[in-house]
Amino acid sequence: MSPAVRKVEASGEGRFVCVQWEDGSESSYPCVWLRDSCRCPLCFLPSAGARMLLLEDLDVDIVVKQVALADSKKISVTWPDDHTSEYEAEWLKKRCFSEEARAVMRTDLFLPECQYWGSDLQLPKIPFEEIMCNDESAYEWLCTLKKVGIVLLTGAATKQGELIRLGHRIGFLRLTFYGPTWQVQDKADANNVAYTTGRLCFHTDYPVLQHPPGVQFLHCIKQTAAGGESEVVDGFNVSNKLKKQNPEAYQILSSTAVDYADVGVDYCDFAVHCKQRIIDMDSRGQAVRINYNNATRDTVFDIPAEKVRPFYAALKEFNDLLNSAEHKFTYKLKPGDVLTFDNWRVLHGRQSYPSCSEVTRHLEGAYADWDVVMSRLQLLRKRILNRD
Ligand code: OGA
Ligand code: NM2
Ligand code: ZN
Ligand code: ZN
Repeated sequence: MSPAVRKVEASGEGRFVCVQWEDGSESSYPCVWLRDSCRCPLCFLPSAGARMLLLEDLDVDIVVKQVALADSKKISVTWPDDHTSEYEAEWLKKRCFSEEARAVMRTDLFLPECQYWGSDLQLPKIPFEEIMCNDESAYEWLCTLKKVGIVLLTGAATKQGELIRLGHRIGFLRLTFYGPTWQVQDKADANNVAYTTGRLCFHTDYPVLQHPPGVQFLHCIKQTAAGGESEVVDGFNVSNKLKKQNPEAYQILSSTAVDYADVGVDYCDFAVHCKQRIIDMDSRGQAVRINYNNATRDTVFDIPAEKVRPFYAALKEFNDLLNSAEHKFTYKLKPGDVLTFDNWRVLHGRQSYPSCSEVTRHLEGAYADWDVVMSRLQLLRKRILNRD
């Protein structure tokens, strides 16, 4: 049921419009925001869903001249220059400025729910073709990817090109210097440690980019008989543990700018340099992105000499926590598996495997940006819940 308005009046010397709802609750809207949000054809371009009103033409001290109830589902406001704006009850209700209403909106838009895990991870699994052709399954996939940080898609064809299809399903993939998709296999003169048979310790991919890829896909096409197991760990969970166990180490890793470098040739030639904190945190001190790849961490280290040893000690403590049996989860990918995970949160690694003149192990990999994934998630949600 859409909300109905019982009464509307100006308050605070005309600087607010106060709406009384049929259920007895009240919402108060600042006039400057109401004027800024006018949906009339002069102020708003419906085909773009975008504001045309310029900030130059907005008076931050604007007051209402008159406010009226058009009907129980709509209010109308007349401004001092006689411009008139109309607002739908449902539209207003959703944008109520109360703490509770804003919390609901925040959750709807950003889905902040986060389930931490350790070695007890129940790896979520969904058949690949289901998410490709069924919107409910695709929605479940992306919601779980956001909440848990990892989902295994099963039963994909064991040939290259499936990640291109997956990219089309969400929108598009993220192109990097390693190409639109990339082949993880043992290569002569490997331009990346991933393209050897060696062990990869826990890392996030591509911290050498300013905006590291948010989501990673690894499609197993061929798997070696011995070795090559995948390991994953919840970086946000481990960061919280580190913060409790050694606040100083956490402080060092979340404040020190670490140099990364990657120089070579692949999709084209490249010489990329970047500074990243190993643990990026928000204003509340919560980890929001891990930027850690020991292979591409530069030998250039732009910090004072006396801070170097404490940094390594902190990194070692984080690395030890990542590797503790309590935190890490091991899984050997089978041909047809597509591991999808949050590359800002989940660190991944691989056990070594025997080198051989033939290719015994082959994964195709690709990246997507969280912007693209979240956009698809919101569209699927609207379609499934039949909302706009
Ligand atoms: C990578 C990587 C994992 C694997 O290519 O960055 O982590 O199992 N590969 O080979
Ligand atoms: N590959 C797998 O940070 C990195 O170098 C991650 C990227 C080569 C595309 C590896
Ligand atoms: Zn207008
Ligand atoms: Zn990797």
